[in-house]
Amino acid sequence: TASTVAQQKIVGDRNPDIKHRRLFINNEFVDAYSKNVFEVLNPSTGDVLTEVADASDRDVDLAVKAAKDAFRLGSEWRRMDPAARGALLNKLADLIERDRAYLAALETLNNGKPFQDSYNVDIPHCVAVLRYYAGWPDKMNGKVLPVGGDFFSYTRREPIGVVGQIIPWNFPMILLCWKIGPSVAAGCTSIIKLDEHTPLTGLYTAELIKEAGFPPGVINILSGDGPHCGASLVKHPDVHKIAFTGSTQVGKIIGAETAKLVKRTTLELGGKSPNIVFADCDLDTAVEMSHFALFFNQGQCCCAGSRTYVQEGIYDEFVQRSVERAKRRKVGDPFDDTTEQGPQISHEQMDKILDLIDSGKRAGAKLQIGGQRAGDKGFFVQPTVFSDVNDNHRIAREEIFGPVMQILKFKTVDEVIERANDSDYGLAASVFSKDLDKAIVVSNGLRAGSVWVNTYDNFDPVAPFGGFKQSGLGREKSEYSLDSYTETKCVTIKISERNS
Ligand code: TXE
Repeated sequence: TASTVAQQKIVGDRNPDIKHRRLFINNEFVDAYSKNVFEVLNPSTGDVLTEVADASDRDVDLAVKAAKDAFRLGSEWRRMDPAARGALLNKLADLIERDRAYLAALETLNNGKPFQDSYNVDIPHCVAVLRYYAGWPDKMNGKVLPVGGDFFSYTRREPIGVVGQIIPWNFPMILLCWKIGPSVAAGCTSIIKLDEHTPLTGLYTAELIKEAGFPPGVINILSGDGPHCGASLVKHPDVHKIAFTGSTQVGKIIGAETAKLVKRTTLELGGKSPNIVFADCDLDTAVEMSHFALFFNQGQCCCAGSRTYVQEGIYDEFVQRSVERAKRRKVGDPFDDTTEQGPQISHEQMDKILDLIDSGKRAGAKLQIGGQRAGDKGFFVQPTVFSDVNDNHRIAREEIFGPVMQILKFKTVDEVIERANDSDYGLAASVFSKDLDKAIVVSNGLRAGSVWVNTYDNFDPVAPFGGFKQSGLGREKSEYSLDSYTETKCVTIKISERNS
């Protein structure tokens, strides 16, 4: 990931202090109105780590009220210079960088991802995203329009207003920053609902938001569940936009609900991304990057390269090398600095993955390695590779969201484009070939929001990310995301005489 934060190897603190368990509304930490709490687990052990406030309708109301007040005409936030909004984002980035080791340790404790990834990938990327958006507020120009008649017309890019943002558990800090960056840059105020599995780093970031000097109500952070807390945010009449990252199933429910109120909506949903490996690729790179494309983050990536199409001439060798690589993959304690793969997020996700593995075996795909739970404590799954997978197997059609690789065989360019596009999803895709002409033709033919050639998971903040088809609506990161946090207003003034 591109970032100004240098990579380093340090030892992570296994017992970071959990400092915040309460909701962040109007720059204050408060209990849930009901006083209810819910348990947060350590996925490496299955043990309870702590309990945090369980926000419901009443808390959503209070948070929306705070965000609405912060957005009222004449407020500190609305009167703030655009460049000052950028300075606040830079300050927040600085504080996240200052607390990088603590935040990375807390992320690993709560999510299970290897500490080396939290420290060298997730947190540096957060800093990069916030610094990228810090540069935008004073560059979001409107236009003067060449209208006919005696008129003067101009456009303004105005903030949409109060925004509800709902995030999942696979990248708790990164997705928090993907939401904060464009929302603040555009001048919106927000209520962010953290995932119920992974609220700890988001609640701590609330303290940094306050320390950075954001006015009260500009960013409010809630821990709560989906069906009550998330749903009431989605339905709230004073929330003008919903930005959701999560499952396609819930994305459809949210989209149906927001359509009733014509509420602006962006959705970043699931995927079943094709990774196409041509016989003329650099095989070492293709094997390693295909492994990374699927197994990174325990396979819990919406853009995981989860259909690996390999051309017939190299198929057997590619399968053999991929199996050897998966065999070497080190699974275990995420605080051990040689660990590549930690636990899945929950028992439920582990069971879902094991069920899909069973379906693959029953359908006749060839299980090359893995296929079972790893150990009996925590939610670990063995790195698993299937070969001889058919396009109609469930493991080739459904999002597994776990460390399970599907390798399929193809012959020609036209065939593989058609098969790669035969999916309800369209989030990402990749092509491995030394023939760039072919790679560009294939990239242009793929129905996906991101295509990576001879690489995977390039997440520069400058690059847009989002899905075709049922993988979502709209784009995140980059300048494209700003469009979904702004309304375009056109002001037309009658003047006495317009000349060319
Ligand atoms: O997701 P949910 P889950 C996929 C992945 C995974 C599956 C299920 O395939 O196996 O989804 O995971 C909130 N109104 N992805 O069940 O339920 C919820 O509280 C409003 C892909 O964890 O979609 C959480 O904050 N909000 C994905 C968020 O939605 C609701 C990342 C995500 O939870 C809600 C995660 C409702 N009715 C899972 N119901 C990706 N795109 O990266 C739930 N939520």
